[in-house]
Amino acid sequence: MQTVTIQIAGMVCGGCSGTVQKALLALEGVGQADVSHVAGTAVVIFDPAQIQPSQIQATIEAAGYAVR
Ligand SMILES: [Cu+2]
Repeated sequence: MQTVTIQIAGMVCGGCSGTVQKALLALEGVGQADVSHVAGTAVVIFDPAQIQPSQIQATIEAAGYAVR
């Protein structure tokens, strides 16, 4: 498993971070996702054999937030 920290713009409350976290955890290959709207980050633990960081970023964007 690898860890990636992604900077996210546009999250303003716990609902936002919850939405992003739920979307990330639904991905095959994502083991853990700690999303903070205060820090504006998502720390994602993933299996590089199953998913790439670019797909994780695309999922965040599809949820309505911008990756910085
Ligand atoms: Cu919000």
